[in-house]
Amino acid sequence: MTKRVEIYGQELPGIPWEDRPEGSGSIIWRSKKNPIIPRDLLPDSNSIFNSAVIPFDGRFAGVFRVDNTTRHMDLYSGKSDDGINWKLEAEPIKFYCDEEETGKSEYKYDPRVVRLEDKYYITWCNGYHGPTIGVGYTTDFNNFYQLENAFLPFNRNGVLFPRRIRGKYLMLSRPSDNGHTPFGDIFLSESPDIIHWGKHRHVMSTVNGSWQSTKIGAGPVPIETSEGWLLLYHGVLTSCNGFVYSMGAALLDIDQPWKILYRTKCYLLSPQEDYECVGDVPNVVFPCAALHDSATGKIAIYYGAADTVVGLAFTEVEMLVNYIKENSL
Ligand code: BMA
Repeated sequence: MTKRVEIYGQELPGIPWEDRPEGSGSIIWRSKKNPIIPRDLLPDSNSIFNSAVIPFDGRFAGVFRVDNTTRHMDLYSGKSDDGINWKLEAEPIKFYCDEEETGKSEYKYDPRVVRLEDKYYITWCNGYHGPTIGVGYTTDFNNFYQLENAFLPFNRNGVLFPRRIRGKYLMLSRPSDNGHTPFGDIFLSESPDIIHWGKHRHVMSTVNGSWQSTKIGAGPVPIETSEGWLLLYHGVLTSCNGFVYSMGAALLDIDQPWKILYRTKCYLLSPQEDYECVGDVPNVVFPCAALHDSATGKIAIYYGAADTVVGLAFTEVEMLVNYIKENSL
C-alpha cells in the first residue's frame, strides 16, 4: 500500500471546496462559480486578478492586484467569510515605512501572502526603477509596513517559504528584464532577517518544446508535505499569437529546496475556459495562492485569469503528489 501523503500545516475546515465532477479525470478542477471575483468589483477597477488569500482570524483575508481605470497597478486588501465572496477596500494599501526611500514604488502587482512566525508577509512585484521584489508585512490586514526591496531590479514572482529552513528565511524569485520578459528560470535566495538576501541558488529552468519553454515562475507559497515542498508554478509558451500561461507543479527537497525531486511533464491547468482565454491579456492562468487543510488534504488554488478576473480551482494533496511523481520530467 502506498504511504499516505500528508500536509504539514493547520487544519482549515472552512476551506472553499467542490468535489471533482463525476467522471472527470482532471488532477485540478475549476470551481463552478468561476470567475469568483469579477473585474468590476470596485467602482474604479478595470481588472482584479493575480491575487493572494490566506486564513485569518477564523475567516479569510487577502491582498489583491487591482488595475484601476487609469490602468495604475496597485494592491488592495480584502476580507471574506467563505473565501469566495470578497469585500475589498476601496483604496489601495498604504504601507508605512521607516525611510522614505523604502516606500518608493511606481506600481505594485502580483502579490503573495504567507504566515511566517508572528506576521503575515506580503511579497509583490514592485516598481523601483524597474520591476523588483517588494516586501511588507501586516498583523491585522489594516496596518501594513514596507521593508526594503529584496533584490535589485529586474525580478518578479518573489515567493517566501512559510518557515525558516536551517535557521534561514528562503525566497524563490525569477530574475527578469524590464519588459514582457522572454526568458526566466526560478532561483532561491536565503536571508537571516528578510532584509539581506544572498546565497542565490538555481532551482529550475524552462523546458524546450513544452508549455514551460519561455519562462517559469513560482506561484503560491510552497506547501510542506511528507513528500517535499509542493510548489505550484506557472510556465509560459510563446505561440504565434503571444504568450500562453499554464500551471504545473513540482516537489522540492524539504531541507535543500533548490533540489527538484519531481516536476510535471504536462501542464495541470491551461487557459481553456472563456474567462481564461478572453480578457485584457488572453490565454493566462496565473496561480498566486493556495489554501490547504491538513485534516483532509484539500487544496483550493486562486489564480488570475486572462489578467482580468480571479478563478478558483481545487485539488487533493494525495492525488496531486502521486500524479507529479508518476508523470515527472
Ligand atoms: C507577467 C506578469 C503577470 C501577468 C502576465 C501575463 O509578466 O505581468 O502579472 O499576469 O505577465 O500578462
